[in-house]
Amino acid sequence: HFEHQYLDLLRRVWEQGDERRDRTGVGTRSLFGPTMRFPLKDGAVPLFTTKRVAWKTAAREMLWFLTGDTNIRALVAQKVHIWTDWPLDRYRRETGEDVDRDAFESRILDDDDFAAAWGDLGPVYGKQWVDWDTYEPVGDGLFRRGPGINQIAALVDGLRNNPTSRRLLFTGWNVAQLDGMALPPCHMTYQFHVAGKRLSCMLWQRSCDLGLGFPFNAFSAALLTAMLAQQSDLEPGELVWSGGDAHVYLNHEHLVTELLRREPRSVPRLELLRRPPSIFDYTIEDFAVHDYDPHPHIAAPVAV
Ligand code: UFP
Repeated sequence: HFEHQYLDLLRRVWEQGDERRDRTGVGTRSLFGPTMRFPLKDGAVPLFTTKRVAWKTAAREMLWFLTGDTNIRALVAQKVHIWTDWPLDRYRRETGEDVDRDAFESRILDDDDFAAAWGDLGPVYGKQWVDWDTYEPVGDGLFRRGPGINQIAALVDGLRNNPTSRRLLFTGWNVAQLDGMALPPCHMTYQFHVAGKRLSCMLWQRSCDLGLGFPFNAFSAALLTAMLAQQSDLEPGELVWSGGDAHVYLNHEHLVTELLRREPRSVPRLELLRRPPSIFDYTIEDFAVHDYDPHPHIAAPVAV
């Protein structure tokens, strides 16, 4: 069962990881450079069963990335709260106002100016994926904005027209814009490989919160691979995941202990119910997951 790779890594990091203070102040145990491989044949999807994963939330986030949007407003409108903590933290720090999360989200939804001022995350994933900034010289050492680069559209074009290319990849790691991002990309680079009508994806994730982030990231990458395969008349092949700093937060001990007590259940299947005209036209109704019968959700705090 492929979920054991995840459980084994959790155990290894918890038992052998280097314990250190991290940026968030929470503290982690960390190992460097693990790899996991998840076959995606026949709709198999790394949607883990040892705790319920909110896959629709991950799917909504993926669709939001593909729109190029970087404001949390569209997510909050769909009751997706996974990005709220960063703008909320900034708001509290910069205004000194101790607003609670619900009130903050309500203002994001109700007040255009407030959403524009406080809801934007900077040039995070979506911006880099579909509208990477370019600059053109106009003489005298001056530059003007050029057209943005849509890495996803270019990737689909490559998958269709040049499937043996070794350049089928996109990245969110825009070095020049890291400072403006609420969080520099964690799942930063995706490379693709076509062999015998099968599309495989390798994700390089520089930093991975194994307790909370990874189950989301694995499902999202598999979903994106399925969408790209469909758009390129291919079948999903394999998801190869490579982590840089793979860590468990010290306040996730209960999560690790409980997950390792549980036995994985049968692998769920992902189905795309419709073939939209382009990679940018999927909606949440286009995704179905079958045979998902997970153990109950386990709550754990997110480190901001
Ligand atoms: N993190 C993930 N996956 C994500 C995401 C964040 O695991 O998709 F957006 C975690 C990794 C790390 C923290 O614990 O968020 C980012 O912190 P840093 O930038 O210091 O690596």
